[in-house]
Amino acid sequence: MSLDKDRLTLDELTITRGIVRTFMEDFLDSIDLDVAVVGAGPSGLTAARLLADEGMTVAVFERHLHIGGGIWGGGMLFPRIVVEEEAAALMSDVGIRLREWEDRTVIADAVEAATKMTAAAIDAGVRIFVGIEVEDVVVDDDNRVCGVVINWGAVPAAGLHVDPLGVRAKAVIDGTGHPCEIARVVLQKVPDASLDSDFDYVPGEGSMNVRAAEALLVPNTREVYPGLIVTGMAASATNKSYRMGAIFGGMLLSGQRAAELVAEIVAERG
Ligand code: 48H
Repeated sequence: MSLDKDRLTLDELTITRGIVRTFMEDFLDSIDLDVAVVGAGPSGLTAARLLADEGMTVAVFERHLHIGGGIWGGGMLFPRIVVEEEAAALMSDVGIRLREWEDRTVIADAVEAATKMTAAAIDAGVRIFVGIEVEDVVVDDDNRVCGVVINWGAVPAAGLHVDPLGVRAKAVIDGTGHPCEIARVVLQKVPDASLDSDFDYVPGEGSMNVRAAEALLVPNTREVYPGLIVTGMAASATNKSYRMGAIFGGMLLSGQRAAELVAEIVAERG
């Protein structure tokens, strides 16, 4: 079927109004949140989905136009990810097909994992904003984190000086992966801030030790500063824990742990 020019009633303004108005409605619905998740990697997407399942208002802010963080590249661009069987349900629950593998692991296709994790988060009610970077946090009078400061990801890429906007949230999840950007910004900018970790700075993760890295991910998933929870590689990076390569069970379980911690924080502090 082809579109008949004489029957088409749309004009350019229909498109412009539709895009701007619906985006603004969704954006304005997302400026006073229960939870702001920074980064749409596997840990952030898992945490966001589980929190939305609990009925919380959750938005994910992702700097890039694509979601999924490091999932797509699998291991060394081979698009497969390995997951321990303890975390397999966090994938099969969202319809990702798994192949049995050795040593009590399963294997998923990276494209299927990234897309189905994202789709499930959206279906649970998570708003995902792509092309938006978190450049700072909002703090209250006690210097507790109570929101994020956002700008278009294109702004720093173009070297423009554009002032950002603020979004309120009862809790913020740092799911920014290896750079652990939000915990870093808190340490740099919030007066007298220190992290609840073994370090008073963000050391980054250490060298590869798969079993130790995976085992430490859930214990390292913590509220490192009032209102700020680290998950995924950001949890490893705050503790100079190990790296693990293309095994993702720890990322998913860390996202699940972050969701549990946030649920406790929101219930306790309102
Ligand atoms: C908005 C931001 C900002 C910002 C970053 O790296 P990710 O996939 O994160 P995790 O921790 O969920 O998963 C880590 C995993 O992918 C990985 O790298 C592993 C397992 N490595 C092991 C190893 O040995 O190397 O995703 C983080 C996301 C990305 O999409 C970034 O673009 C985004 O966060 N992001 N978004 N504002 N300031 N900083």
